[in-house]
Amino acid sequence: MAEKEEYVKLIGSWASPFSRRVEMALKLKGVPYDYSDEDYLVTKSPLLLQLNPIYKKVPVFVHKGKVLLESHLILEYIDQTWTRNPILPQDPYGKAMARFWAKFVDEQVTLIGFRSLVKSEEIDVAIKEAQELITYLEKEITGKMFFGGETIGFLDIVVGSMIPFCLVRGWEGMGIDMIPKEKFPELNRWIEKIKEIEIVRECIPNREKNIEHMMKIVGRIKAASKTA
Ligand SMILES: N[C@@H](CCC(=O)N[C@@H](CS)C(=O)NCC(=O)O)C(=O)O
Repeated sequence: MAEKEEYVKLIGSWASPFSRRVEMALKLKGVPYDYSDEDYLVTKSPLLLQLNPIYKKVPVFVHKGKVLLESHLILEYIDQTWTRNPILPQDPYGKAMARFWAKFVDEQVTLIGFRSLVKSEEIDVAIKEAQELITYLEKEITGKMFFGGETIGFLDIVVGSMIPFCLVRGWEGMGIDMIPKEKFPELNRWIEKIKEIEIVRECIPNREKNIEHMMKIVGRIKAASKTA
């Protein structure tokens, strides 16, 4: 019975940075979970639509029959429910700043990053805009092993799932070297460091498949902007 009560289910998608980050946290905490994958570019399962009728997006997280949406909230819930290997800083300021940078990455860097992927004109301006934002992350990681300090934490999981294992794949597909080593040495060092971590490696989408997926998304955004 206890086992059933602890039942954790994740509805995700192999290429979604939002669901891969939830998997990273579950693996880091050693929480067993049931996983079902959505190919949301093709169709959405009745279960996804039933559990997330508002946004109709992955990830959907279920624990003890309770449904939770939005990856940042899911990560915080996981951290507070399974307290081993904490991912959020314990002090209020550190916690608030981790949330601040996570929001910055998911809102600003992702928006401008996608803009640089779909822009056919003034691509140099779009790259410059994205690099200006990435410079803030370069400063933030300088002098630290991980964004979270000595060990991988909430912000590493958010930035890692979104930048090197999602946006970079799109930039690679477009032939853009957005994070060159000479310009962003610290961020590149950090990327190599997180790639060494087993639970991260287990969640990194296959590079070729991921580039193909990102190109499909770019194609969709371009097509939608033409019909708008
Ligand atoms: N703010 C959400 C974003 C979730 C999200 O955008 N998920 C995408 C996959 S990467 C999705 O399900 N998209 C389906 C759609 O847009 O129809 C979170 O942090 O969980």
